[in-house]
Amino acid sequence: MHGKFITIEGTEGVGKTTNIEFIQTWLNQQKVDFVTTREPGGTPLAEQIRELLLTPRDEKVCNSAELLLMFAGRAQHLDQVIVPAIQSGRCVVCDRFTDATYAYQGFGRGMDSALISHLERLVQADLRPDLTLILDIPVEIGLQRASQRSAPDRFEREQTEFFERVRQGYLSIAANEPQRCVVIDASKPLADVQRDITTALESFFTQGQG
Ligand code: Z5A
Repeated sequence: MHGKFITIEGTEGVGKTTNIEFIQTWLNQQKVDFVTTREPGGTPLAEQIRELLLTPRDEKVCNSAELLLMFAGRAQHLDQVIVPAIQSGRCVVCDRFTDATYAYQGFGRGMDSALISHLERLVQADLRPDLTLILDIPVEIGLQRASQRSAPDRFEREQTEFFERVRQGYLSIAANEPQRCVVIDASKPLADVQRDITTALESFFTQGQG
């Protein structure tokens, strides 16, 4: 029996890290066997690629190099972590996945979605998330929350307009795939956000049993 593949997405400072901890607690209470992981990253090699991608640098990183590095890390992550876990019946909870590529490299950077789709098929074949929680927040609130953390990485140095396009990208993905994607209003107080996440998880796991 294959395990479920759940991804958490959203723009800057939306609260993914905070809410993944909550999801872990919920899954433990339900006695679901799971692994949590993240992208870019998730294996030693993919974490090194993450460093390459996030480190601010003087050299301009061209869009194609950024896109290919995202998928290089993803290929390794799928091979070493995600696919083995799913095949052994474990649930995988992943902080970002390919929707982030459509949102950031596609909508944000303006790269052709057909090219992203081609790489998606090459690297993932038919594998897609079963459930994607998209935490949505007005960009300025997210940037304000994120600014209270460490020094900005290479993505966090982008302009507000970039994150506006990314946000619209996520909302467009959700509109096109309502069966898979649940949009959560993450501007609410944390307790309300986590109540909505619980509702989405309960619905997803109940359907899975039906
Ligand atoms: N990227 C890409 O371009 N293409 C791809 O294919 C992939 C990724 C996979 C790194 O991702 C970058 O990679 C990312 C996109 C790009 N760049 N950006 N931007 P990441 O996921 O590692 O980085 P991140 O977006 O900066 O996520 P984060 O550091 O994990 O932050 P977060 O999870 O969104 O937020 P948080 O740390 O949980 O919360 C932020 C603060 O808000 C914190 O103080 C919380 O206590 C607070 N918070 C959270 N929820 C609430 C509520 N409801 N009310 C009030 N305060 C709250």
